[in-house]
Formats: sequence, structure tokens, C-alpha cells
Amino acid sequence: MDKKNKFDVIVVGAGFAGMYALYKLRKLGLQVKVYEAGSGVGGTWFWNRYPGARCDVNSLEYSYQFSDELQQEWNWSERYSGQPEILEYANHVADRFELIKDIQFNTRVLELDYNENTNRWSGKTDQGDRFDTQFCVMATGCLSKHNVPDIEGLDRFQGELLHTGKWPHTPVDFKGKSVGVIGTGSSGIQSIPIIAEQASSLTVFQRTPNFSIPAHNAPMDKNHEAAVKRNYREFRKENALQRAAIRMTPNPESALAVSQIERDTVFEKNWLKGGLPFSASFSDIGVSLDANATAVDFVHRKIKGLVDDPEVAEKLCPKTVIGCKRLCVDTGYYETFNRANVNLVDIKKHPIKCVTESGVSTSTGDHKFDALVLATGFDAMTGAILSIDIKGQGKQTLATRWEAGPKNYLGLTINGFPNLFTITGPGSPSVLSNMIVAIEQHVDFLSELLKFMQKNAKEKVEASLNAEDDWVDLVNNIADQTLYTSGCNSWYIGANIPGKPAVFMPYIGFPTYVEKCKEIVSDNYRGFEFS
Ligand code: FAD
Ligand code: N01
Repeated sequence: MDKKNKFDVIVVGAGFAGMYALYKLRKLGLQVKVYEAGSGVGGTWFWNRYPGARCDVNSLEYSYQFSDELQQEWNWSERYSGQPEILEYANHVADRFELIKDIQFNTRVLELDYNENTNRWSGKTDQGDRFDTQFCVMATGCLSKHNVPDIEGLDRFQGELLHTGKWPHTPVDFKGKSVGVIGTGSSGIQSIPIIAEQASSLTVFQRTPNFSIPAHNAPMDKNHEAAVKRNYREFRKENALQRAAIRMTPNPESALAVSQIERDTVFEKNWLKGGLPFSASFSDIGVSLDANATAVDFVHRKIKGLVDDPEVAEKLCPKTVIGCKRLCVDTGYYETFNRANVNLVDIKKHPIKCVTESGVSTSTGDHKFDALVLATGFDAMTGAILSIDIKGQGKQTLATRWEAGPKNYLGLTINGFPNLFTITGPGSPSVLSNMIVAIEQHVDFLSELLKFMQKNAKEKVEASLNAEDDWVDLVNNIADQTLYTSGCNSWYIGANIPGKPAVFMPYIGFPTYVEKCKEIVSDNYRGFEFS
């Protein structure tokens, strides 16, 4: 193979994970190359350009901490910054750390094949490139393979068909148009209020209602920003001790230990603060059905107070426990259903029969649209990795290895797939944490691991089978003590993708995960096999 196609490390993906992996691993003196399917950096923030797209973790936290200069010089304009600003930040990071020269854009990795004799991986891209590398870093994203639902006739629709996860790069103007939105997860909930303001009419097709807490987004409080920046390191350190590595003030009290009036006072205070910290209102909301029911009751009352039509309000009230699906964070979502141009269709009751040339046909009639928006989410956590044909030792494919659900060690390394790493893979805190914090922790761990190998002249590393089995058991045992596995049809267990094995994928608890990683390193990388 031509020398110019031989690398020490190839990184797949140039979102926040791939960018940081490139920055960090280059520092080890390794020759690193990144392949990215999109035409720019930013990953999630490159693809999800739908109206209203923004983060739901405070921007002072949802940003890199590896460079103090970077975190001091960058100023966020809002409490929860919008997609354009986050993408601008990603581009700034790419320029500042000279990342672009090692990234090949518009290139999708299709195959990765491990050769046992050479202990190297060979790969192929959709641009016809062939490459050879010792290490593969999968920075392919937990939420990057968008899910197009299998609805009959979708390809027949003659109007504008859009997906929130693959939004056009040119502005979409809904002014004067009749629009349909299928899906009421975070993407639907963020975009619906804005589409409703522009469109002449909007019909929302809801299969399962979701809980949403108001964001109370606002321009960045400059005094607060300055205070954080004066002590950024300490701020980050404190946040990393929180369960999701997100700054909250968890209430240690049980929701069941106080009177309803006291409980409502706490819920009301957190509702007014807004965002994800609502889930930390009491200590047992995530583990006790009775405690959870008190939060459900509070939010139901809020929805009924915000939505004028009692029938519509009832349809919008989720009947599951709160928090077993990702909590949504909105700006004016429930209020949008008071608008005269907005209509809510319960498709559990009146299923979509098909999409026609002019709109959507349900059991109660036809809806005609100029534009149809699919806010139908992602094949989460495993979708992007398994879209690549990965063959490990003995030519076993990863798709076969994970047929019954993903198995790995620390969410990072897979037995039988040496020298291949998954950044924020299933089995790590990933989507149940501030993801930029989780990304940095994983890349730092990997960097130390490769340094250890360089120092000890090791060429090959993989998880032992026992370590992997124990890890998967641990991830499941932790999840089973919570309400995440209480029968909710969440993407955390793959329930949104027909035929996907029902396995709870993320590790719950960032601080305990970090402790486990430290303990494993200090025990000479227990569970890792080197040769
Ligand atoms: P991604 O950003 O998904 O990047 C992966 C990249 O890999 C993509 O650019 C993709 O094109 C590329 N890729 C995939 N497969 C291939 C291939 N075979 N070949 C070449 N390239 C490939 N998390 C939070 O913590 N807080 C938030 O507020 C938050 N908000 C979000 C809002 C939205 C709309 C979405 C969808 C997700 C949000 N997330 C949030 C999660 C978000 O995905 C992560 O925070 C983070 O951006 C993930 O970075 P990443 O680099 O791991 O993956
Ligand atoms: O996707 P989702 P998303 N017919 O899977 C429905 C992050 N994020 O893009 O619940 C009809 O949550 C589906 O219905 P059901 C965040 O982590 C963050 O909204 O499966 N409907 C559901 O209503 C989030 O959790 C932000 O019954 C179908 C919706 O489509 C994750 O990304 C913003 C259907 C999909 O909801 C994914 O969010 C955006 C079908 N065949 C995203 N298939 C922030 O706010 C699916 N649906 C930071």
C-alpha cells in the first residue's frame, strides 16, 4: 500500500469526539487521519439545522474544557446556544488547533477489516480510498444515523420532505405553507413552535407524548459568565461529580417524605428555573414509581394549565413515568397547541395508513401538505457503527457479534476487535451525561492507554471476554435499579427501531464510571489484554 495511505490511527467522524481525538492523539506523535461523511466539522451540529435546534445543557458546560485559553476566549451569547453558534464554535476549534489539514470530508468509511498476521486494519471509503492503520477510533456519534420511518408511500410525497437530523443547508421557508410534522421527541418539540409561527397550518402527528420542561432560555448573564470564567477549572470539577456531569442542585430528600404543598413548591421552583435539573427535584424520582408519579402529576397539571382545550391537553399528557425517555426542554411547546393554525393528531388512536403524493392518510382522513417534516429520531448508539462493515478477528463481523445487543468493556473496546475503540460507545455514560464531558474523558482515557502501550512496547489491545461479560452485567444491573427499564419505549433500549434488540445501552452515573476507569488503570489496566 502507498505510504500516504498508511496511518497509525484513523478516526471516523469529525464531531466533537473526532475533533478532540485528532487533537489529542496527534500529541502522542501518531500519524492520525480523520474521515468525515459531511462536508464540515461539528457532527450533530453540522447535520441538525432544523429551526429551534439548540443544546439543553448550559453552554458554559456544553463546551470543551481541554484548553483553558479556548474556554476563556470563547463567549456564548445565550444560556442554551443555538445550532448556528455551536457549529461556529466547532469551526473555531478546528481552525484554532489546525485540525482541518488531517480531516478528509465528504468521505464515508464503508469497511474495516482486521488482519491477524499484520495486526493492522485495512479500510475502504465511498470515495474509493483504501487505507491501512494500526488503530481505529470510532467517533461516529450516538445520534448520527437518522431514522427514516418505514411508512408506506413516503417516497411518493410530491411536496418538500425533510428530516430534522439531515436538514438542508439553505434556509427552509414555511411561510404560507401547510406543514405536517411526524414525531414529538426533542427535535419535534424544539421545531414545532417555530414552524407553527411561520406556516399557514401545522398538523402534528404524535405517537407517544413526551414530557417537556421549559428552557427559560435567555441571553448569557455576563456576570455569571465572568464568575464561571474566573474559576472555570473548579466549576468543571464540581460538575463532573454530578450524576450526569451537568450542574444541578440535587435535592437529597424523598418526594414521598414531604407534604403535597411542600413537594409542589420544590417542583414549581425547578419548573421556573427550567431545563433538565427538574429531574433532580427529589432523590427518588428516577427509582421509585410512587415518587415518580408525583412529578408526573405535577407536569400533567402544568400541561393542563398551559393548553386551553382540555381534550388536546389530555392527548399531550404522557402516560409513562417521567425521565425513562430523554426529558425534553422547550420554548413554548405546549402553548403552541393553543394556536388556531395548529392541529394535533394522535396516531396511536388514528394510525397513519400511508403517505400519499399530497400528504398523510390516517384512519380518520387525508391531510394535505406542502411540506412534511420527519422528526423521527435516530438509530441511536449502535446505528452509525453498525452501518460500517467491521470484520474483526476470525473475520467475525461486529453486526454478528452484537446481534443480541452491544457487548464491550467500558463502552470503549470490544473483545475480538483489537485496537478498535468506540468513543462514548454503548456501555459508557455518553447520552446520559453532558456529552462533551463524556467525550473528553473517553479520549483522555484512550490517549493514556496508547501512551502506556508505547511505553511498554505493546502493539495490540482488546478487552478480555470475562471483563466484557462482567461489564455488560454491571451496566444492566445499574439500569435495573432505576425506572429507565420500567417498560418505556425509549431509544435508550432501541425500542424506536423495529427489530432492534431491546437492551438498555448507556451506563448510568458519570462519576462512578470515572472512578471505575481510574481503578482499572491503577490495577494495570485490569480486563485489557495486551500483546
Ligand atoms: P456526532 O456529533 O454525531 O458526530 C459523528 C460524526 O461522524 C458525524 O459528523 C457523522 O457524519 C460522522 N460519521 C458517522 N459515520 C461515519 C462514517 N462511516 N464515515 C465517515 N463519517 C461518519 N448532548 C449533550 O450533552 N447536550 C446537548 O444539549 C445535546 N443536544 C443535542 C441536540 C441534538 C439536536 C442532537 C441530535 C444531539 C444532541 N446531543 C446533546 C448529543 C450530541 O450528539 C453530542 O453532544 C455530541 O455532539 C456528539 O458528538 P460526537 O462527535 O460523538 O458525534
Ligand atoms: O428523536 P426521538 P429526536 N411513526 O427518538 C416518533 C437528542 N436531542 O430526534 O416515541 C410515527 O426522541 C417517535 O414516537 P415514539 C436527545 O438526546 C436533543 O426528537 O417512538 N412516529 C418520537 O415521538 C434526544 O432524545 C435535543 O412513539 C414515529 C419521535 O418520532 C435525541 O436527540 C434536541 C415513528 C422521535 O423522537 C433524539 O431526539 C434534539 C413512526 N414510524 C435531539 N418513528 C435538545 O434539546 C418514530 N416516531 C438538546
